[in-house]
Amino acid sequence: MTTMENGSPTAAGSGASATQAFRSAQQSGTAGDVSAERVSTVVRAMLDGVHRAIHDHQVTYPEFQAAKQWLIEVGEGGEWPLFLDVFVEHEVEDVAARTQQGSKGSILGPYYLPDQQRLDSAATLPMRASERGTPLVFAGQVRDTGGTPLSGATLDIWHADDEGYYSGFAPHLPDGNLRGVVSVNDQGRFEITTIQPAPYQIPTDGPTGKLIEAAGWHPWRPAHLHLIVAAPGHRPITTQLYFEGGDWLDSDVAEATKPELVLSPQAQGDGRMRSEYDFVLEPER
Ligand code: MBD
Ligand code: FE
Repeated sequence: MTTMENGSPTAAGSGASATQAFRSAQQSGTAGDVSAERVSTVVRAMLDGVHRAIHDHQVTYPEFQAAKQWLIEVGEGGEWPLFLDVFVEHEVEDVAARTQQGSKGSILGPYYLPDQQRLDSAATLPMRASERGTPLVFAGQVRDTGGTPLSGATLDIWHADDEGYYSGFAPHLPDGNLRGVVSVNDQGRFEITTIQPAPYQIPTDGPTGKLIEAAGWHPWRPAHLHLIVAAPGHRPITTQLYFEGGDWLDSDVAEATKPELVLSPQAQGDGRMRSEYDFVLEPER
């Protein structure tokens, strides 16, 4: 397992700054006009779930007040995006996936940043001269559901470094590190050179990490690449790809792995690993 030689990730350095990223990414920040009936149905069901848990487990006043205190700290620490994306988003993605054809998707998570460097395939992601980690060549083709290559496709890709940190959310990393928007070639093919990310650990010093510790759970996500694959006239796919045999693959704290999303990189013989993966996009209806 990868150790955190530079100490544990800090809440201040990751989960917290995700609130700013979320706010600036929201256009007008609403789901549009939602009927009172819809609000009532969904919120009622959520409250019913909370009431049932309190009743079934005979929750006490001290426990209720501790929960209130914790909720206040999640907000103050800016960790709502982290907490919600780790513990709730997978269910929303599951609902969304029911109407999506083509490649499997997964959750977006809290560390997406728009407007990253645009690159033409074959591309190398921006990285430090001293970037550590096993070099990885990630290659494949983007097609539509009818098998036609999509030469206008882009892969917006971002991932953690060899210590599990994301640029933009860890102050020691240069902006844009291990992030890029890669255009495929005229055959819809791409080849992206980067390094293999390490597993991600939820910061242990913030409220999300403290809850995980209090519950005796583990704070790890398996190593993963994040992608948004898009093409004009097609429904974009937000997904993640994992690595065969990697730690935490079977116990992702964010429950965002799927068997179809596991890469099996092969040694190229030159110190680099190579992995092929094709994406299939559904035409917009
Ligand atoms: C991550 O890196 C991530 O991808 C998700 C979904 C939640 C927390 C951290
Ligand atoms: Fe991630």
